[in-house]
Amino acid sequence: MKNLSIREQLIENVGNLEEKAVSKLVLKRIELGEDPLFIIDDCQEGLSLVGERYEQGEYFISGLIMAGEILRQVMTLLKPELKNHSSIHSKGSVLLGTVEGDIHDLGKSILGILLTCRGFTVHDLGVDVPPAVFVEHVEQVKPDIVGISGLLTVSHKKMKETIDLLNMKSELTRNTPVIIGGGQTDEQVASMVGAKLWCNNAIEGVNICQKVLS
Ligand code: B12
Repeated sequence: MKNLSIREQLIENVGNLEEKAVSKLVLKRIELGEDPLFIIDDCQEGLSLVGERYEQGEYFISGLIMAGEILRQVMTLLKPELKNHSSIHSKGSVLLGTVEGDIHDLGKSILGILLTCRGFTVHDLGVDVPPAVFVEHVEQVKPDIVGISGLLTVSHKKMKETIDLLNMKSELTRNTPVIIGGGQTDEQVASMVGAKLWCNNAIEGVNICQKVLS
């Protein structure tokens, strides 16, 4: 990896599942004073390589598990740095969860960390959350925004079920803004599931939440 920039090296090493090299590079970039949000973005790009290699049959499920562990370690290294970037103003509350049938939680957790750092109160319901549980918690917690995560194509159906139920249950659940996110999310998915707000990048997600409440 002689001629690659430090950024490209990080992306490549995440893609190659080189755990130790990834930690080393992340520490080096922290030392250089880089914005942790850029480091997260590059790791996300590296994970896309893992996803592609999995699709091509080069990696198996163990590769996906390893990728998840690598990102978890990166987040452990970055968490103190993210806290340094945090805001003390309370911005409102967000209820987060990954839909039923989907156990991908890394992206949602990153969003949760960034929202907390920007002064939001985050209620994280975890993964595999049925539509009725989202609804029940919206009624209990009365969040300003509901954030629904899902990375699998089959999760879109559950997103729609969740949003439909929120729209049906009560005035409170109907009027709470919903944002959806996750790697496969785009404009088309958002319109299909009935979400007015969507993104597939946590930084943008935080900006949207800030805009909704301002
Ligand atoms: C790691 C990983 C796993 C790990 C997850 C570990 C964990 N604790 O999360 C494990 C091993 C469990 C796993 C399992 C599976 N996985 Co997987 N996995 C991945 C991988 C490589 C990375 C996912 C990830 O963490 N990305 C990094 C994060 C940071 O990105 P992100 O989630 O998109 O989140 C960002 C944004 O989208 C946004 N965001 C996320 N959520 C939200 C929510 C809101 C409200 C907002 C505003 C923003 C937001 O913020 C984040 C930061 O910017 C992806 C490939 C990829 N490129 O995504 C495949 C991938 C998602 N997996 C896939 C598959 C097929 C599976 C399995 C079905 C494999 C199997 N045969 O068992 C199972 C499904 C298990 C289940 N029921 O959920 C496919 C999905 C294909 C599809 N179209 O449905 C992918 C795309 C791989 C591929 N290319 O084939 N996986």
